[in-house]
Amino acid sequence: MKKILLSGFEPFLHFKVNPTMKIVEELNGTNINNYEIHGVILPVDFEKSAKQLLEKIDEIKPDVVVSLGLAGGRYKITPERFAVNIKDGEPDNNQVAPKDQLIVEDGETAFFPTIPIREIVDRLIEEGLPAEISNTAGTYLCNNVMYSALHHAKINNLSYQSGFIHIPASHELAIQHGKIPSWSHSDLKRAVEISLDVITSEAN
Ligand code: PCA
Repeated sequence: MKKILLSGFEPFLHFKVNPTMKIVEELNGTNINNYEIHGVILPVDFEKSAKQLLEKIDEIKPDVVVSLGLAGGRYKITPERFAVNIKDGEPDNNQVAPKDQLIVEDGETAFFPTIPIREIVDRLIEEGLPAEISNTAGTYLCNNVMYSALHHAKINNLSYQSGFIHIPASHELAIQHGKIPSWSHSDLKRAVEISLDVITSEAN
């Protein structure tokens, strides 16, 4: 059976829950189109998160790597169009806040994802779920893991498809947070399942 490595993140900053965590935990061990889903929850930590994802990739040898992140404040499911070679931003969970640093010295400036982002957006909309391509994954941890997975594939000549999908807050998070738009957990999870269905059907 083929394998999908699906990553989510732990809570960070003022977001006391991370909806990606619950989705990954629930999908871990399930199958989709003959692909087995292997879930991993990454720390929000510039030192550790990409390292842990790459170690999992080397251990599991997946055919597809999809990373999920919370974009608190966004209204739609947003597959990312680029990952850029920059880390810069708010402090991570270890209070590290890099400024203007490269993720990989001498790495490519940017990578396009290798998952079919347009098809994912079209299918989500067809299924009644708001979605659009995002033109920036930011320069925080989400961009960091997206860049790292694409760079890892390139330099090691690995053929897995890889990309990043940002999701809005869950209702659970919005109740605690106060001022962000939110989706139900079941719709968020369905959007992720549909996205994985598109990726794995296209690959077959
Ligand atoms: N979202 C953050 C990091 C962890 C997460 O879920 C981001 O967009 O970079």
